[in-house]
Amino acid sequence: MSAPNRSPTLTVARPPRWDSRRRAEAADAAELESPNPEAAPPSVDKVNLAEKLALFSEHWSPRVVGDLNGQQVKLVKLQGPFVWHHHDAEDELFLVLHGHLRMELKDRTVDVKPGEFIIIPRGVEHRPVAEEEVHVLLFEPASTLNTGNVRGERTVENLQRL
Ligand code: NI
Repeated sequence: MSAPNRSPTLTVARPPRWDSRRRAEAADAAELESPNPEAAPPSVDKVNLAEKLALFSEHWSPRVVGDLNGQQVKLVKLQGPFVWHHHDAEDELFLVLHGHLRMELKDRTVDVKPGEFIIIPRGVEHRPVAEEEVHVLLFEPASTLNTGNVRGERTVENLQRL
């Protein structure tokens, strides 16, 4: 019990000289993470799905409503049959919000109802079909193209952000 009982919060430690290079590296890393140091800090707010869904009516054209970790949260309205396709590098999550989604796979069909989701692993051929309008939340890497390996009139390259 010979050590003085000092609170660490009151100790002002000067970094030793050898630390200056390390601090410079840390500054470089911070610059990489935020290229514009004057940019405002990211805003934090909740997202109301019904409000976002009310902003568009187009079918098969996903809107981006969130970004995290290189992935995106998208909303899409589906009606009718889509095209058969697969994604070479991305797994896709379809969470049904409204309506009944029929997910056709090569060997079977899965009916996905509101409150249910289905994950289509990379490489798996699939065709979403909506006999009546279906609203879906998608969660997938930002690089995911809606038509996967098939480019055509249904392909949307640049997604609108809501
Ligand atoms: Ni797909």
